[in-house]
Amino acid sequence: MNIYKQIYRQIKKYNTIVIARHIGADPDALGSQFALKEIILNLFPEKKVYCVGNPASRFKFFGNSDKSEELETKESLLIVLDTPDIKRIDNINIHNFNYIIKIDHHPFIEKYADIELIDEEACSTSQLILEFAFINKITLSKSQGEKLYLGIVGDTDRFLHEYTSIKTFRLVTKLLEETKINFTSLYKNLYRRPLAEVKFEGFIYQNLTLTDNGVAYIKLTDKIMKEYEVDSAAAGNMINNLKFVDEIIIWVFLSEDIKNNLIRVNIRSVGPYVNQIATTYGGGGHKYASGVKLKTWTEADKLITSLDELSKNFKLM
Ligand SMILES: [Mn+2]
Repeated sequence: MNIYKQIYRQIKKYNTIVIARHIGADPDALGSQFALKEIILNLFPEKKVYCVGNPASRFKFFGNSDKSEELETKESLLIVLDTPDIKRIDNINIHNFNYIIKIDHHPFIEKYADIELIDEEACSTSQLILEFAFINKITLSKSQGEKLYLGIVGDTDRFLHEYTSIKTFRLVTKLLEETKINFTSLYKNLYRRPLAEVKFEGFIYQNLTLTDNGVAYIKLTDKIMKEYEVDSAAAGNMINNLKFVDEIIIWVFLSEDIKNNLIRVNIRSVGPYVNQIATTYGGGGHKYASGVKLKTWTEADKLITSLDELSKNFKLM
């Protein structure tokens, strides 16, 4: 049987369903999560459906997460979205569930679910939920359409990244035709930001270090972020804006997170695949977009050196 239909059949079977996502929630994780919750409740109003994960104040638009305590039972179905490995699942212990479904578009890392729908060609998990809805002939509401649209827009950066495909446009067209959402009015939910953040972005551009091998990086200390009144997640939100710069092949934002005693590293590339190095340093992600959390600046320097080597070899090819 078609995997999308198998998933539908499992959803039908369970009275209680918990939907989880990855840590560091982004529009795709949230959009797919809250849209799926609404889709299930629309079809089966008697079911209990919960979304778990730490709140993302920046993206309140998508909805509020439920408390995960007492939700972990053998009788419930767990659906994990947008998360390739167990360690990145946000705030739920998967071992307390008997049956798990994974729906994801990241490169495969490990099997942890009974049904694993992985499509690395898909631009986003929201696209997969959209496909799930269409294959199962589910009519989408405006609210569901808006969430899935923003999930797709978020992960593709407005249809800019290579994972954007004809299929993406086909599905999105169908979404727009069927739900008639006012999509241009939605962008503010993703792109509005305080002036302090724009000024901080200016600081980053002014202070980037560029190596001979085309690696641009910046170390953002807690002190500098306090000065600009932004948090350690702010840099991650603006990293994609350096995609089209002549001199840059790989770029890296490193931001100190005093509260959690770590350094958040965001890596992007327009040349070599960076996810392997990210994995070596305990992180992961996509070929051209990865992330790592490090403990020390010494490790950070090593990572930059590794990426510089990678870029050097790429240039020689
Ligand atoms: Mn995603």
